[in-house]
Amino acid sequence: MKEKEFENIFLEKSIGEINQIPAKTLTEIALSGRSNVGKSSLLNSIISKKIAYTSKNAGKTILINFYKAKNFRIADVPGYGFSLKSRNEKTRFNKLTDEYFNSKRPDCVLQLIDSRHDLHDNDKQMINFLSETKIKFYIILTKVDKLSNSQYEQFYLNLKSQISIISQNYSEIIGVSAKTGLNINKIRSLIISEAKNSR
Ligand SMILES: Nc1nc2c(ncn2[C@@H]2O[C@H](COP(=O)(O)OP(=O)(O)OP(=O)(O)O)[C@@H](O)[C@H]2O)c(=O)[nH]1
Ligand SMILES: [Mg+2]
Repeated sequence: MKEKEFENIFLEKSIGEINQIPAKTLTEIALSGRSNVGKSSLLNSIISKKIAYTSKNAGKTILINFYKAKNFRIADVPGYGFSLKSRNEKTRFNKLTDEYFNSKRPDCVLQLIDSRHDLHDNDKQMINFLSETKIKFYIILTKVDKLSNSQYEQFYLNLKSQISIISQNYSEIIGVSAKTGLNINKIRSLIISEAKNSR
């Protein structure tokens, strides 16, 4: 029963400044990716509840939200590459995201890429960063339901070759859909096994 591990998860803390971060007492899995890529939607699918706020408008999550379960935490980190906020707001959350990843705190990162778009420069920078800092990471292709099987196959192969130029250090590439539930169980399993491995 994979769902059981996610049953009692709750929003423990939302932080706007890095010094408000909860003590690192558990394995931490971070959701990373551009604004609107589907981080909060993925989280809601994993825990089968609408706990994280999602939106059509990019830049919804401007705080780092920590969701706590018995054996792990999931950090929903503000999306990068968002430019609609006021200058100050933008500086603040980019700084927060930077500081969070620079602290090398997450044990594992789910790096989300929208399966309708090519890799952006900031995705490449992020993958490069994860690779260099040796943080364990998975590449998660989101919104797969929007593509036909052959479009997906083409996208997958193209992306794989683009990523291999930057890094060979990723664990796996997994296509998901928060809409149809594709591979959500697989993501649950990997979170549970990461929590076991790094304990
Ligand atoms: N069709 C489809 N739409 C999705 C999927 N996942 C997310 N979306 C849509 O994409 C939009 C953005 O999703 P969010 O989960 O809010 O994205 P986010 O990465 O948390 O965005 P920020 O908080 O702004 O960084 C919403 O309109 C979602 O309904 C999916 O698997 N399939
Ligand atoms: Mg979000």
